[in-house]
Amino acid sequence: EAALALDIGGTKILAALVRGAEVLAEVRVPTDPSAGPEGWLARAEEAVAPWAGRYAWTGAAVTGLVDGGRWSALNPGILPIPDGYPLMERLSARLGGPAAAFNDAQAAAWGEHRFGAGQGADMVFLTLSTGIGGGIVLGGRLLLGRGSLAGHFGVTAPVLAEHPAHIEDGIAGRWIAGEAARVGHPVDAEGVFAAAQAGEGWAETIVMKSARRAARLLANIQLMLAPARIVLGGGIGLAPGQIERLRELLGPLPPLRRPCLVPAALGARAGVIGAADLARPTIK
Ligand code: BMX
Repeated sequence: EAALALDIGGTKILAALVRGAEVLAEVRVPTDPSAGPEGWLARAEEAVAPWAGRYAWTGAAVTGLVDGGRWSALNPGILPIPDGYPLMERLSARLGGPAAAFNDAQAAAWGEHRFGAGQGADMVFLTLSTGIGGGIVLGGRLLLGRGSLAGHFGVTAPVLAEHPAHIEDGIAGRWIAGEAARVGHPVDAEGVFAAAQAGEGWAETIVMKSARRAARLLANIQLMLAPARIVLGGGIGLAPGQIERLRELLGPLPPLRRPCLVPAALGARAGVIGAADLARPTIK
């Protein structure tokens, strides 16, 4: 029995037909931040039209806070979602059948715990993407917490700084592309990593700065939750060379405090696979 799964991120939407950990078909479309939720859902609906009749339920993994089926932005700079948008209801109305929705990183954490690099372990999933998302699985349970807020590491603030910026605004994909433009190389984050791999100094400077800050976040997460593993995902987390840079930066920490970093085994599909599985009980 297959599920339709959507992953709506700050940069792209991934739609997939999922059975267990298997992705039977998938399609990617860009997220137009100005289109709004009805626009994003319309784009997804159009992309999945050829799969009509092939799925029994829908699971969505989306950037932003999802609680009780309602969707809001914590950092509108990642995606400007209106407050309390009735996502679960709208998904079910547009796509037919039961639907459930979750935060993207919480869903990906669950996917990696069930089927990927976090099996049998207390784990944190950290996605370095357009922003930075997180999900926590302890004792085999996905921690949602009050208001489903648990794991929102990207919107934590640098505690000693006077300005209230979200830390993701100085680490993740949007920041990397912004820095590149600032130094005269208007390319996306992927382009910056490619340039760094090709040995271009300006690009290496940017990805190292991002890595140094991400390494501090990883070390802080280790102190707060002491997971057996931190599973790294997202386009930046899985970009060529980045996990190696992070491991090297974390190397000097004493073993007790050093995160055990592993790449997401499900790659960019962790969110759709997790969302499909999390949404499943709604049809029982
Ligand atoms: C932001 C926040 C999180 C999300 C994370 C990664 C919003 C809109 N999003 O911290 O909910 O998990 O970004 O999102 O407030 P992504 O789009 O980079 O995958």
